[in-house]
Amino acid sequence: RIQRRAIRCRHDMEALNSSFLSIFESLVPAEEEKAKQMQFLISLQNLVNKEWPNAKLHLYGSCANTFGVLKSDIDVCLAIDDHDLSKSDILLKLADLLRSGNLQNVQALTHARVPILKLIDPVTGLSCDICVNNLLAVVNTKLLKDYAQIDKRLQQLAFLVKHWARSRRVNETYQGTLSSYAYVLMCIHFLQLRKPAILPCLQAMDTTYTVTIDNTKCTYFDQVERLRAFGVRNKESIARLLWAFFHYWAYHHDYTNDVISIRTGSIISKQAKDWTRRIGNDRHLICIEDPFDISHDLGRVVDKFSIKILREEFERAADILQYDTNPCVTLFQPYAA
Ligand code: 3AT
Ligand code: MG
Repeated sequence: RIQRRAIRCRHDMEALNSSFLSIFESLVPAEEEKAKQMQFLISLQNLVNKEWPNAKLHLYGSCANTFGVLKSDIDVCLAIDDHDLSKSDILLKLADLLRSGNLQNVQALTHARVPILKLIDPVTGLSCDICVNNLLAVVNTKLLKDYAQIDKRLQQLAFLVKHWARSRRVNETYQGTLSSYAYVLMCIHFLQLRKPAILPCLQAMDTTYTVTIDNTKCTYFDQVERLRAFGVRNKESIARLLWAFFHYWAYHHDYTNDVISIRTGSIISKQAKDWTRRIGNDRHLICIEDPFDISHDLGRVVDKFSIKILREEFERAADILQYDTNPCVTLFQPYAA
């Protein structure tokens, strides 16, 4: 067997680090894109209030959690108190309303697991999904955003991981791979477990924020401006962290027994959660606990085929970061079937 190049030297790592940071910078959306999203939200809000004066629209997902890379979709939640109509009926009524407001390509997917309305923002050309009363997603958006304020390496790592996942086509839940939300939780967990830790566990600290949604009490410490110095004792660079992230998922994670949990800031056991066997379509082959809806495994979409693909991609990424001569290019090479 050909002798492989040894682990990168320090000089090599530094050069690599600045290349990864440039890639990160190139993925950050411009301020104008943000402004256009807000404008779009206001015009939607005006249309909605014609029919429902008390309804509110919330941005959630990557355009509100600071993990939005260039050209992310816009996720909107309609918060509405209408007990006479089902979610599907509300969406159908909303679709009519938006069409009459001259928005095109409005499509109601009322039979999806989470019913949504799909449309295209005529100004940015970005696609937009609207759901009804999915307030847990609004709260987990705030949690992610709060974590991002603590140490900038979270946003950098998550952007690079999301970019990798898109390029390698392992960011497609309908194909059995993971959502962007799941990847961000994996990054947060990973940074909570570095030694010294780069992120704290906000849900294990004193409560400064409480909200109850559908009987789920969500509490955590949200005064994150007081935690800006939390990670400073850890000097790891983004190249080093990216390498360690993929190494963890390629070679160290115990897929048989472990659940990653940002709620506890630790690994917990599948046994304790009763996630040891397949129940219906939930196979629990890679386990990522939702921070608030703790019976929800974000890995449940993964099946016996896609787990193999995922693990091979983690190994590919780890090996590229360790041995490849041009990892900044090779890592993100588009997957070709
Ligand atoms: P993209 O930039 O759009 O890829 P995103 O963070 O917007 O990343 P999604 O569009 O997949 O991610 O999801 C939008 C938000 O919906 C993110 C999170 O607040 C919520 N969400 C997504 N999947 C789940 C889930 N399985 N359980 C709970 N909340 C979820
Ligand atoms: Mg999104």
